[in-house]
Amino acid sequence: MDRVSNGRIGRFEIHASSDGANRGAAVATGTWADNSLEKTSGFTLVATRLVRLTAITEAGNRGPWTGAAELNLVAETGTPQPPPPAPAPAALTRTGWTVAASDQETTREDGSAANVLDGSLTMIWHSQYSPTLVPLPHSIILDMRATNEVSGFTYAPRSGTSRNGTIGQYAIAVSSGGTTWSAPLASGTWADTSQAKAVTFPAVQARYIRLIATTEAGNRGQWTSMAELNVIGRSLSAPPPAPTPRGRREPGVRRSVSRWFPRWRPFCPATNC
Ligand SMILES: [Ca+2]
Repeated sequence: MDRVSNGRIGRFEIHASSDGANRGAAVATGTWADNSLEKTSGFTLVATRLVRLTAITEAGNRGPWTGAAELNLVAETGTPQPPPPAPAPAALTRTGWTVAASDQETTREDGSAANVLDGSLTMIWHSQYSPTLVPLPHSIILDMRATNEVSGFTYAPRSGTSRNGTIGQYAIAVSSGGTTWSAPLASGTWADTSQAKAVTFPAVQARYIRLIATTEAGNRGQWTSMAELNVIGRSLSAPPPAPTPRGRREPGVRRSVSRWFPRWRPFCPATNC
């Protein structure tokens, strides 16, 4: 018996796997001749971590043996590819976000600030008008709980027959720590309609967004209302878990609210329907 030839691989399969558990179909199969020449098997370029060579037969049918002197992989490095383009700015996911407002109506209706994050156009934030009226301006602050790239926002006014509190003149600012605020990134005056309003501005990195309403679109009163507030941008990291559901005071606002305020059906008083 030619011991030098024993174990030469005849029929073979090659599998590639990124985790060693799932290898899928063979990337190459074949049968090598029974000689001492170096053998090469090419296959379509594949990105992988693990490569498995399986010997199915012994080239000369001399016995149940397999041997190999050297095993090399041929890699194609090619030209480095540029990173994929960043996703286009879009409404950021609001999971875990908290909100605080300068004031809110919680006596005559559930006008809590948390309603701007609940996804409902029916539930709104409404500035306080009972037992005392808090006049304009009113402000609302979103805490995204993480720094994101911010380049705009959308404001959804209240829906229904009443437009009380629909924002007219506004200004938007951002902050990293919630105490020091940027100059207004955008400001203007919205029409007195129930259509959603979108505003864009050059991208900045921030954690807090503050919208200040300085007039009521129809000059009906000293109110501000808002159904939803979304931020346009790109997420730079996943936000941490939502904080313990208890009211907490946000820096720089007159009064803070919890997004877990009890809900009940809105009451529409004669002074504000
Ligand atoms: Ca809402």
